[in-house]
Amino acid sequence: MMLLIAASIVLASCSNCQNSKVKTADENAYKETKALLALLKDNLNKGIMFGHQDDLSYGRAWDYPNGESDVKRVCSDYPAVTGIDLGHLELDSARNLDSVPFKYEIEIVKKVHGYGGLITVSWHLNNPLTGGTAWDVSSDKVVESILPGGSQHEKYKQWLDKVAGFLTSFTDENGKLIPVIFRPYHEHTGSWFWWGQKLCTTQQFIDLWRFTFDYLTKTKNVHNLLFAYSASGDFKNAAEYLERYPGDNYVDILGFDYYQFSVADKEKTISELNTKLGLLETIAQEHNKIPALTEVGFESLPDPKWWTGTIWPAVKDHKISWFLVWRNAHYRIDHFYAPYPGQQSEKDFIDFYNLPGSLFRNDLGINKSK
Ligand code: BMA
Repeated sequence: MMLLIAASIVLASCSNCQNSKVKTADENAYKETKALLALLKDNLNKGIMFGHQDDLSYGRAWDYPNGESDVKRVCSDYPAVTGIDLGHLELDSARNLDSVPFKYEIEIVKKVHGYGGLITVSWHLNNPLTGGTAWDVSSDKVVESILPGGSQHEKYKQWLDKVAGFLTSFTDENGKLIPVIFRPYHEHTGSWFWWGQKLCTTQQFIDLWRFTFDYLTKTKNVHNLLFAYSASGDFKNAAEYLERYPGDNYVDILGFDYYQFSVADKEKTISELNTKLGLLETIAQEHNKIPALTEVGFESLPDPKWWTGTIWPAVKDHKISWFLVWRNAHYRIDHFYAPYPGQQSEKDFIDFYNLPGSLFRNDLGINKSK
């Protein structure tokens, strides 16, 4: 009898595990979206995926050719994760804030999905109250203005309609929607975007997140999204990290963004990232979410050994899903975060690529080469 009871407890807790393993924040998420979450969870045991923002959009001295990628030029493989940004979609612009045609972004999503890669979507949306950019922090009334009852609420809903339309234009060759990771209102614990820490109250930020989540998933029936909550890297403890957390029912992935600014900060970067990733892992375990380093990088890569000497020692002991380096801007010569042929960290990047624990596109099940 005792054995039976014990066995049924084990079974019950296992089936809970199985359920929680694929429990998306959006309870009506498509099975492909749930499968993406399950894949992220499984991959935690395999290694850490490498990601690059705008990988196929442009790079060192090129833009928009089909299939180009600075990362691929260096290591003959694509990143496992590719980021795109929706900024200016809300304005009905044909190109995003970094001049990528939205039509081309759709093609990129299809291509990345087709080769087995994952997609994250950020949104540097303009300031809906002032008409300025995402970085316009001249008013602390912006979030309030787009919440229900606010002067810009209708405008905000129209912006979300456009986002919903765009995100549901990501279809595969069978016409099925491609699941992606949506990462809105990132770095909200800093105060450089209009949705930042000093620009709205805790409750207003939580309300903004919940409204956005509910509007997309319930009003617009968008079910191909996992939601990533992505703080800035300046948090010191779990309480600070979670201060504006909208709740387990609204989030799938927990992350933060962190940048290195000087070669002299190498040891500081390794130790701070280790500490913060340790905190993130614990918080993610407690909330049954997937941890990820949603943005990281060192602009211009002035350290030729940054890949194996700094970022890998900082992340390798942590069970995080991916880390994503920012974009290689084609029109700002020093604004790049991934190497290109001839860049001084190229060889080190290949060494990093060859590590068993770094996951690229070929490690995700297709043409496994490492
Ligand atoms: C920033 C910079 C900007 C860019 C923005 C959105 O960090 O790269 O040039 O417009 O991200 O991609």
